[in-house]
Amino acid sequence: KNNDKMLAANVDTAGVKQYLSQPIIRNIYTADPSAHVFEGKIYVYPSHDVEAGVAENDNGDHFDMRDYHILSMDSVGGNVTDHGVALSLKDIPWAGRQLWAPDAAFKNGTYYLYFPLKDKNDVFAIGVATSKSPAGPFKAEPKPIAGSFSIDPAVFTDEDGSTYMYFGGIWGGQLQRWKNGKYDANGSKTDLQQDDAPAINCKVAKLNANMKEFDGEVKDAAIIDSAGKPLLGKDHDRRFFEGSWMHKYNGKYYFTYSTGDTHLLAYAIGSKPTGPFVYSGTFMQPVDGWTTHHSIVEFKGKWYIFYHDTQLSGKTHLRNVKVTELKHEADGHIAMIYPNKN
Ligand code: FUB
Repeated sequence: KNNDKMLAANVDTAGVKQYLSQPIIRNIYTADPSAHVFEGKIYVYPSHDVEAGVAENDNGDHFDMRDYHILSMDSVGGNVTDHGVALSLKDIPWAGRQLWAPDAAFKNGTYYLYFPLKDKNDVFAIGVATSKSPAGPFKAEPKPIAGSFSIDPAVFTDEDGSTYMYFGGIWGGQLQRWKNGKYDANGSKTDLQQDDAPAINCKVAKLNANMKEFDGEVKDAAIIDSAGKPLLGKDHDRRFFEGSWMHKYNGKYYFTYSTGDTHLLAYAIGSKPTGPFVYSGTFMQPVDGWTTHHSIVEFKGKWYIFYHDTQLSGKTHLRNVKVTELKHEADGHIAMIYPNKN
């Protein structure tokens, strides 16, 4: 196992921070990039960070985003087009506040944008909007997806055409408040607060052919260790926090996610899209900012990771999207990425 290989040599020069890559766009702040190849281009579906003047707290209230802009590029490192407002909070009938990390999918001539949003009771759910163009504009359905909750939808279509949504995030993402299947407004602000109990898992649900409803029940996307045991609540270096993604490589399902308060990106490998997934290591070291949120995409024979840091602003809630190459080792591990040094 060579999980320590550097993808690029970042050299500290006289205390000046060196970055592995630069923001792909600078005219707006963007974060949580979900990248897909549609119509021969890379389309990125990010959050659109703004200065809303909301004080920073562990609940994430300072991430008070109001719309989405979609980005596209013909090549990695080439010009990036900002397609303008694709969906706005004011046009979503059930909206309360906070448009967080979205994702997108394509099926039968329609593009689907999935987005987490707090409803008028301040409870996160996941909405869906449709368009005939990958760049939008998108029109939101009148209600959130029935049975959805929490944040960070990541939508993956398998080779057999089945589509799955992975979703959830603890702390401000509220996943811990659904432990009994119903939202507990007085529940924990962080996690289950049970160090020796299994950690909260990300959720996974199959999507119906109409891409707007869950097909069957919501299940756990369980992460287990190499002995088959669930990761524990106290295992903050390895347990799921938020920001999941799924990619398939050499017939295996790579479930990747953020460890949140320990600031790492980690991966777990399974033989089915619904898991269980065996914890296999970390693959990205901390970025500038509280944490990162990523997606992984194959384009013209190479694999890339889109992620964010706070290089442009130095502020937690004003982030910028970046991209760099991701390498799978011959033994199936993902090579470690060092986003910056110093
Ligand atoms: O952008 C708001 C939240 O911050 C996302 O939903 C999380 O994944 C984290 O990046």
